[in-house]
Amino acid sequence: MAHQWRGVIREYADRLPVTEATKVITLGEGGTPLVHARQLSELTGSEVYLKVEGMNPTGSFKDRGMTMAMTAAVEAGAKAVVCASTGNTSASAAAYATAAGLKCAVLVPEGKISMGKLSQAIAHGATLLQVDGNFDNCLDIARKLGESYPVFLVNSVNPARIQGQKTGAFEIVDSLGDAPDIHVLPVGNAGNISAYWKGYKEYSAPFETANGTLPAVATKTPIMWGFQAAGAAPFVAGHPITEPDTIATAIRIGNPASWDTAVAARDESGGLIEAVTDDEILAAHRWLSAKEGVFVEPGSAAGVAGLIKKHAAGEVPSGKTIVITVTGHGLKDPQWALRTEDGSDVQPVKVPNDVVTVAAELGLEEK
Ligand code: AN7
Repeated sequence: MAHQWRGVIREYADRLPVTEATKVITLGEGGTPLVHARQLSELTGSEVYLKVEGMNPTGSFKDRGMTMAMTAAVEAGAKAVVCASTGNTSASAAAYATAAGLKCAVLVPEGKISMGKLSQAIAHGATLLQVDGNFDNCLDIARKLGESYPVFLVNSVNPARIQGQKTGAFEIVDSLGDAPDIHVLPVGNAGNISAYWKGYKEYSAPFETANGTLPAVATKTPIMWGFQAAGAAPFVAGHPITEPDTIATAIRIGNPASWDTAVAARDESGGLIEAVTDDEILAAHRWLSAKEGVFVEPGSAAGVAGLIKKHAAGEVPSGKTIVITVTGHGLKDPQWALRTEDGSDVQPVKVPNDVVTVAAELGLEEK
């Protein structure tokens, strides 16, 4: 029977900290496509799937956590929410605050967020402040506002966010019938790798709820592979970075909030967190759009860049199931598609209003 997806809280209510009385704030997030990546599968000899999180209501995975955070904000009687963001969290917070009828303030690093994300926060009526600093500075201020002022913090240091984001792992297991062997994703503030690992662990063991115990859904947990941008790779350095730098502004983060849980995800799963260069990120961005038909923003391509890099090093097993979360939509930051590999701008060909010339330009001969 046809089923209208109801958003992650209602779909996974028995595994989230909500009750029947909870007033759910949702825009219908989750239920995103798990797309078989034909070319990456052919390259690696494994079955590679893309969890296309750009298909969420505001175009990124942040909506999974934001439905929970905004629901918690309303439950707490908040009148206003605040977040720091490299762009996607602010877009999501602004939209969900609107749905909740709450005021929203967002702090973003000046000049370092994409036009699409900036537009979303403004469109949804958030008060947007560009801070003379980077994301880590913005998060410091947002945390202090949440502690000492009457605003509710909706960054992923709020555990409600991680609860919502863990549903990505549930959906993948529900689609594949079991957990994949390897799960690959970009790492910035490290909330998502923490959330996926939590989700996979909960789905692979009996789960206690208020109404009894749910049986395990998965027989195993995956190995977690996280990838950071080389200029913003604190997990690779082993310590926070004060001046993170990468064209992938979404993951331009030097002092990840979820440090310990990300390290636990890496180590408990037998996984890794490594770095990919901006050039490798842009090559993966092109691969996804030109070979798989999936348009993502640069930061979202870091996981794919990592897989391609590991494959080139002979470190990707064949015959396995591999899922890569591609975290945000290409339309967030479309300018990168208009650049060629050598860095020059793509110039669309101009033609007169005439079929014969257009056919000739397309290399077509009349039938
Ligand atoms: C597209 O929006 O931190 O490791 O403030 O936008 O869970 O932080 C965004 C992060 C990956 C990294 N891909 O995820 C923000 C923000 C995209 C992102 C990440 C982000 P986390």
